[in-house]
Amino acid sequence: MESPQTNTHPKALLFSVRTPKVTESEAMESMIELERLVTTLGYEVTGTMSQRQPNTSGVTVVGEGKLMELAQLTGGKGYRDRIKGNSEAPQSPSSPTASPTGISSPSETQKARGNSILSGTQQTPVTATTADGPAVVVFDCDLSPSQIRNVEEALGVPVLDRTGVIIEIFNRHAKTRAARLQVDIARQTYQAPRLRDTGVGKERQSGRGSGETVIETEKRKVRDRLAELRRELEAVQREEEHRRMKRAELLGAALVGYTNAGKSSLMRALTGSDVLVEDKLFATLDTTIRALQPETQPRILITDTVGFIHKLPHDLVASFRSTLDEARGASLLLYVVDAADRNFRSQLAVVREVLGDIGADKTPYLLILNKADCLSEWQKQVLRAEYPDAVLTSTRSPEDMRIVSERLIHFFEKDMIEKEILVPYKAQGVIREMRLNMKILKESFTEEGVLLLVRSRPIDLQRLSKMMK
Ligand SMILES: Nc1nc2c(ncn2[C@@H]2O[C@H](COP(=O)(O)OP(=O)(O)OP(=O)(O)O)[C@@H](O)[C@H]2O)c(=O)[nH]1
Ligand SMILES: [Mg+2]
Repeated sequence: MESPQTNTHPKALLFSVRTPKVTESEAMESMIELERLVTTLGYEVTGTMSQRQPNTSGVTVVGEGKLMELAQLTGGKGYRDRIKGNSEAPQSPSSPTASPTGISSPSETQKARGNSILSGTQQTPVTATTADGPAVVVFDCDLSPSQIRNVEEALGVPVLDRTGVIIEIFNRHAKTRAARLQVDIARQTYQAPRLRDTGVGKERQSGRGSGETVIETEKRKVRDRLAELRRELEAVQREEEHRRMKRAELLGAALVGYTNAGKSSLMRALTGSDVLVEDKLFATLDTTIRALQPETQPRILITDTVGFIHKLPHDLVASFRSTLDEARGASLLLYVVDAADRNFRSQLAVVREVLGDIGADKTPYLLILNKADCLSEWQKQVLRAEYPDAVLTSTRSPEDMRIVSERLIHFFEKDMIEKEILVPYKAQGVIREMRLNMKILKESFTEEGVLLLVRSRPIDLQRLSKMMK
């Protein structure tokens, strides 16, 4: 995302609700990650707060006292009109007229302070908001639509939850048609319960003469739109599946791993492609496929994929499943890990879990402990002992990239066998196919046809013999 203007990033306050289910260090780790997510959205994080609670299901998530404390920072009133019987409150920021996730870009959020995107309490002017106050409060847990609305009413600024932040980042970064459709589905699904929940008290008539209330009309629209998006996505996926099946016969490796681990940097280094590399979370959402360079025979295709994150919203996991299908189709997975991140072990566990979910956990893999240039000699030694089969790399080191390339080539060539094949002159078409997935070592012309000495995977030889029958 483009930053709005230098030094004018709107401010965000992060809030962590500490429940007994989560350890102190897990909560801290999660907050550090939330800060990166929120920064990726273009906000400046000016503070964090936390409170112990038995769970996250309270009407305002946090206690009354804490809410007041927060409200003093945001300039809100610290209590909720609606709960006191104000059923005529205008639509919440999550209303269909606002951004579907209820999230505006920072500049929009600034504009929106005190008007349309803010909820019920905004009818009463905000009393104490200062230019220095947070423009948004972000909770590290998932909040229900009514919780969001209640807290917004008390604080007078938009409130986001972790899922909303992630969906918005995906929304901004998705480019291809498939990725856009997937994000749209996730956004609409995220929005649907919010609509249901905004139906508090007496609902206005939609004015269509059908007796349908505003909320019912909006819900129907969302349902129709979702059905339409799913149909469109299925069509795109059918096309993709067709292309994938064609590629399945080629040698393929997929880069998978936690967001920001360096997958796209590795893709650039291995294939010479110019895929986007950024120090932002979820820079890549669209799958890119390129051949390993210098080109091998047969070619080895490398796929760059969307990154993973802790607590990835289920809707997004589901809608990005097809993107990850590319990973499932690969013969080898390159697990890329940011070894300089002290949480990389838990990040690796998330990657394994998601791959398990999509049925790709049986695929052979090579563990790449990346960003080794940020590690001390001692740290490298410890990692080598802990992961003897892994490769320690820096995508900035051409020598390291050469080693990864060699490991890749070795993986695909180790099971190849040499075989002599006679291709009759009338079956010349198959030679093109052979060049795609076999290494041709020798070629000579005989009376019956072309005699080729090839190195190939047994599976490709079987496929060839079927073609020549
Ligand atoms: N120090 C160091 N930084 C690296 C290395 N590899 C990548 N980076 C940096 O890490 C950041 C993320 O790199 P990307 O290649 O975009 O990571 P990614 O895994 O594709 O991330 P997403 O697409 O967001 O999932 C960028 O700022 C890179 O410059 C490395 O070996 N060493
Ligand atoms: Mg990337």
